[in-house]
Amino acid sequence: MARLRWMTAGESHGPELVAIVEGIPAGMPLVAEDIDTDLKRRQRGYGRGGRMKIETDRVLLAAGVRGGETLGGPIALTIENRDHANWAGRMGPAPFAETPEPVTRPRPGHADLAGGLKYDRKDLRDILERASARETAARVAVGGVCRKLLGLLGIEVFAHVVSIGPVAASAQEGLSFEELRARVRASDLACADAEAETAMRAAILEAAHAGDTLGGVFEVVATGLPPGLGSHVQWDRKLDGRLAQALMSIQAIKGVEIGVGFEAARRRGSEVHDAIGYDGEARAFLRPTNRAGGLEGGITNGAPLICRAAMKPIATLKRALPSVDVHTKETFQAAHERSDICAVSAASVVGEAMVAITLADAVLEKFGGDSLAEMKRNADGYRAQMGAY
Ligand code: EPS
Repeated sequence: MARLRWMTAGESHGPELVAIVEGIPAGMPLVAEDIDTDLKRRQRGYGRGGRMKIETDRVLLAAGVRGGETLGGPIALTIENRDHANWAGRMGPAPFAETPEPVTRPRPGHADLAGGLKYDRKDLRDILERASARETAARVAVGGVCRKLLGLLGIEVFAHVVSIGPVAASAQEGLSFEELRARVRASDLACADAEAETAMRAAILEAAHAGDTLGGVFEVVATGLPPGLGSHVQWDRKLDGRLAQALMSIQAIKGVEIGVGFEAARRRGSEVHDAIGYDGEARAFLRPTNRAGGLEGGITNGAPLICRAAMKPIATLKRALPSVDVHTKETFQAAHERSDICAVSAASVVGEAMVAITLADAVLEKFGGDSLAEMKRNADGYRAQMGAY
């Protein structure tokens, strides 16, 4: 059913990350720079660890693009792991000359132990390398391709950080989307509230001094959406469910909300649902409020899409929690490798990508088309149908 198929491969310290995306129509302009700006934004953020000083993520369009335009076939994207050069003898596909020192102390909160048990690996590196959030660079590359397609239909996706640990931003309330986006682009933490950002930095620094980590919440907004993406007719076609799955699948995400989200459960119906009006001149339905976050019955209603995701604090702690060595079964402090203190602003860029991918799939499902011109024609026809409704 999905019109867009995609997959990633790659280990955190392996040679490279790879993604293949299929379903993008032929004739779409695409250059590496379209994707590199997003990759760069994902690497930013106060509280990132030493690894980001090593990597300068750039995409190679290895297949599916010719002369700056897509061909309609699978698009292959690769990103080099520059750090791989420092892992000679410990990572890579060739048999090792000497068995590398295994990771035997699982970190609570990571996939280490559950993955080790499941795949019967006693060197937990075999699990953590793929579970690592380094993989999200490949997702952002796929998201960049999808964002390009959405942009050609006037759909924009952006995210901003609304809280880090106990510090919540509030200055974003009531801002226009243009202003919000401009502030987020200028902020190192992807936060629109400068005062809150200062407090967030202080909280991250304090957590770092304590050998601890911090999570937070980001919000993803999509504007320019036509009504009618997704469907009410079957569980797996509901766009809210698809977005929730997409966001929840990001490493360390523990909760997803759409519109007023969990708050809706505390309010009365009259304070949750959005009244319907009609503008005769524009021949369009109006919604004075958008508590639904742009989705009703699993279908876009023409209002901006608004979803939020909650990220848990990074599980690699300097002041480690107790854990048990999988070889000796002795209690140890869990292994500490170099790590980030807080990566919520990076996760917000990944959230943008996952929402862009989900929306591109819904757009392709609605408008179809093997070429960009055919898809646009279908979208124009649908727009005309809306006007005549
Ligand atoms: C990560 C651990 C750190 C992060 C990494 C995610 O990497 P390393 O173990 O090499 O220090 O820097 O994130 C990235 C490499 C990235 O590109 O975001 C983990 O365990 O999830």
